[in-house]
Amino acid sequence: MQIKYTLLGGAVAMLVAGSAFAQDLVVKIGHVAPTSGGIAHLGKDNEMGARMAIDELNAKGVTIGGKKAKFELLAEDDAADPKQGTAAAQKLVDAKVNGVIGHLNSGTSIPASKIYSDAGIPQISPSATNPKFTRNGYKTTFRVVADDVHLGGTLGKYAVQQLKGKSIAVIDDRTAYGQGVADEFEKGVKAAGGKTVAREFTNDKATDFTAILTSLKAKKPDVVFFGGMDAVAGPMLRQMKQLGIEAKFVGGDGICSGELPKLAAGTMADGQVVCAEAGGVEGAAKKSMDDFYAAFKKKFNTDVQVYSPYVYDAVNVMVAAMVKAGSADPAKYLPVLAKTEGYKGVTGTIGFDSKGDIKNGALTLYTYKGGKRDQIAVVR
Ligand code: ABU
Repeated sequence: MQIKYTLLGGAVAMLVAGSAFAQDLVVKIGHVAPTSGGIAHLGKDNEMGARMAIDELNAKGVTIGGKKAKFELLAEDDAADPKQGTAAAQKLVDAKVNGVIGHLNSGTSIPASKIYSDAGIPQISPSATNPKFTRNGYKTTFRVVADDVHLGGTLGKYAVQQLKGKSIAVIDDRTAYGQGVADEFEKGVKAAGGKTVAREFTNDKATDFTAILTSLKAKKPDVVFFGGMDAVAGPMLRQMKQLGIEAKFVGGDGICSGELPKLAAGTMADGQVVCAEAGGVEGAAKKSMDDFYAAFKKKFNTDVQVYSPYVYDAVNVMVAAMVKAGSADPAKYLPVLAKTEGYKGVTGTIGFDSKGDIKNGALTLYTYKGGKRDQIAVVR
């Protein structure tokens, strides 16, 4: 902060330039995602979504309860690890953040949600899809994406009805997300009258899948579902190709990134992979998402991976509640946040149900062609 003194009509006036003005309201927004480790590219994508929202809010100027708000982003890395996730959550609580956006993973968001709940701090996850995240009865917990019941169930039916899978194999990474979405996929397959022929598992740091893929190959799968993230799905696709497994490869939002073709080292055939983002827009509303992608590229000189638009919306929904409540005090704006209805974000219209889940959540099904994501359909 720069302070200049000047003579003005005989009196001394103080000019203040730079950061926080004395009567500004400093609003601390915490953000947590894995910005190190195998899915650091996804964590950084999320963090950039938060940075974009904060920069825009500071540039346009927001007044909360009659005071000019100055937003500060407190970004933490949890490395997708549940223990580091709770440590990051406690650090943000100790820093007295006004709200938290995150975490990226279900396995970190779920244990962290108790810490935020105990401290009365609102938490919006832009990407954690395990249903348990919003089913602990915490009033502070929200998410702006559909959950794995919707994701896995829809993909299970798609595998049977559209991909005509007759011999469907399932692999998961034993994380809260991977195992949960794979369970829901299996239920979806059964509900559509299909059957799964194998269930294997790995872990979220594995790189060698020879044993489980060799075992699957004997079952001649025509569809392989993987519950996990792109960093594991990429090498798995490479090894499927090496072993001559030509099956369709289906996964949830965790594999549905711009990075997947690179992680698979160009071994994905056009149309081989089908995945679903846990949100989406169609028709006239698509323009706002397209504009976000373009503005993101311009600002950061990199493409959106998956979740950054949802992070951007989560920050703005939280701030809209503060403005409406006339306060950034969590106890005051939390009830307003919970009643969010009809908020027009870049990812669609946001409103929360009694659990804190997005109402009428959408899914966007994608495949990949020429190394790029190619939209199949938006479904509800
Ligand atoms: N939803 C996929 C990635 C994040 C998670 O739920 O773990």
